[in-house]
Amino acid sequence: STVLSSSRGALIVLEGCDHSGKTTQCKKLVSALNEASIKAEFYRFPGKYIYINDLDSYHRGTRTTAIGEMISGYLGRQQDIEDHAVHLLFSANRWELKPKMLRSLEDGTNLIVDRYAYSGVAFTAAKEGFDIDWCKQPDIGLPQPDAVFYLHLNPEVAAKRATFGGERYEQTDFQSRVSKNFDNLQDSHWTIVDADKTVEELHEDLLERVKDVINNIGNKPIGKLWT
Ligand code: FDM
Ligand code: MG
Repeated sequence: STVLSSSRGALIVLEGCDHSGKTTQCKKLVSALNEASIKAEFYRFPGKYIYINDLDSYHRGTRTTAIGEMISGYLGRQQDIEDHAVHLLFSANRWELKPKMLRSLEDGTNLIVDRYAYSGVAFTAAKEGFDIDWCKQPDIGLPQPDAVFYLHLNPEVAAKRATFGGERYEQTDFQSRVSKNFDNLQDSHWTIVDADKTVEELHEDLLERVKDVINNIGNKPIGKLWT
């Protein structure tokens, strides 16, 4: 037959240490792609926040799923959840959004995702008594990102940007264990990007890389994470 299929969407993840600018950059990427008439949507894990008006207030926004709500209560310290159980909730939150993500990708929409299973593993494995292999298990088989851009900031620069709030995990010693875990999760899909530049410079850099991924995606099958 002579059916011409247009390319699927690309699954692009931004990871990185806190204050590296992931959320800002994800949103700028989606806007820039949409302005160039390239279909793109913003996702973030955990949940999908509703932004009230600006970046400063996003923590007060709600996450849109029941599981996202539970995680939100946990991060805001309104609720304690056992460490293994909350790890599984973060993972369940990705699985519950998987059908929607796949539909968008198959429909040609590119997804720009703020954190993914790598954050899931890096944060839980920074806790006492957890190892990386155990932490990876529940996320095995999720849609494989076509590219992961890891925004790198050296700890001194990150510390200068830091205005750690009261959310769980926002302590420097914990963050440094998280960043070591990220180092162990790097694979062939990762590109480390220097985040120590202005918002605009970093945006231009990322936009070029993201367009490159999108232009080369064709219809290659969507892989399964960690298989
Ligand atoms: N986090 C995020 C986890 O512990 N596990 C996960 O699977 C994910 C996706 O949640 F402290 C943590 C990481 C961070 C918090 O904060 C979410 P942001 O700054 O709103 O992304
Ligand atoms: Mg944060």
